[in-house]
Amino acid sequence: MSDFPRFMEPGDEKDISGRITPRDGPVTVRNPHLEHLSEDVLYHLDLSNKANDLPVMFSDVKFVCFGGSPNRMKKFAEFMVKELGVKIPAGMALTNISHGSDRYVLYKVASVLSVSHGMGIPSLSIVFHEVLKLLHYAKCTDVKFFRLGTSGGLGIEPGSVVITEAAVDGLLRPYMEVATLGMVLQHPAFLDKNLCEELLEIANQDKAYKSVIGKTMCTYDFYEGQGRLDGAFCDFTAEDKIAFLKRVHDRGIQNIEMESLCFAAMAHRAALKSAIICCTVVDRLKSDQITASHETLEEWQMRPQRVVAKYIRQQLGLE
Ligand code: R2B
Ligand code: URA
Repeated sequence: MSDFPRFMEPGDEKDISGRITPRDGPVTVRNPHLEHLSEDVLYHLDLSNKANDLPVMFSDVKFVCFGGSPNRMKKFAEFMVKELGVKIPAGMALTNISHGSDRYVLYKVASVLSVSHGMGIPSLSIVFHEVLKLLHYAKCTDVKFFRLGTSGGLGIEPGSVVITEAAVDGLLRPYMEVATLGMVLQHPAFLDKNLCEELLEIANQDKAYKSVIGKTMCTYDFYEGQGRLDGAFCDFTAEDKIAFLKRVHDRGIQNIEMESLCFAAMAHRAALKSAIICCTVVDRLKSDQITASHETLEEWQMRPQRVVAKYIRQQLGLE
């Protein structure tokens, strides 16, 4: 793994491989320009640090859980209401705090935020910036981030759970490249090993499915980018596809999805403790199409949710 000295800040703890060690403490942003804003409108969340009392609304947040689909993240919020024994007054419902924006959903259940991020890196990146600023303005401390997702597995039974130890791009490079002011900046995509292992221990308690820690390949496209033969275009053969997927599998890639690189890179840059836990919905060494029934997919998607819920309950002393 290469070192990335230009992204280190004075005082950052680094281990020998050049990683920023994730740490507890205040959620920090590293942008001197923010101080000069008279108001910061978090446009896609329909919140503002002037129009809303963000510390009153959010200062107790300790766990931020992201997932692609708005509906899934609503269900996760409802699940957390039960898991944390939160009382919602009769006649009241959980509110999508960002309902005015129509881009993402944001629910708060006690110290847990449930946020949708849409599909792909650009969509995740926007909401990640705004959630980080939100937590910073709200003066939150000791916050952990999770992505609960779906993915295509490699050589594992669909329905298995993969906890990401490191994210790589479609060229197996462990950093996210961002074109910034005409330059390509590379942001390393490391994750918190300890958190991975804690989640694996919880996941392994459920014997109904297999759980593994592995590398995740993150692509910019679902079809050609993930070596599928069933897109609207395809310029490679079935043999090329299988050779590529086997090669990446041999390099320790357990699953493929579309946000891990950005999630890991942004969390790493913010020195946050974070983890990515995905169910697999297809074995890409066997199939491109996802053919499981709606009910089966729902059950598989609950697996990462149950693991993270249990972790949160443990952290809160509820287990
Ligand atoms: C997993 O599933 C989505 C594509 O179907 C994408 O957001 C991802 O990472
Ligand atoms: N999500 C992906 O990005 N790829 C898959 O194969 C399945 C879900």
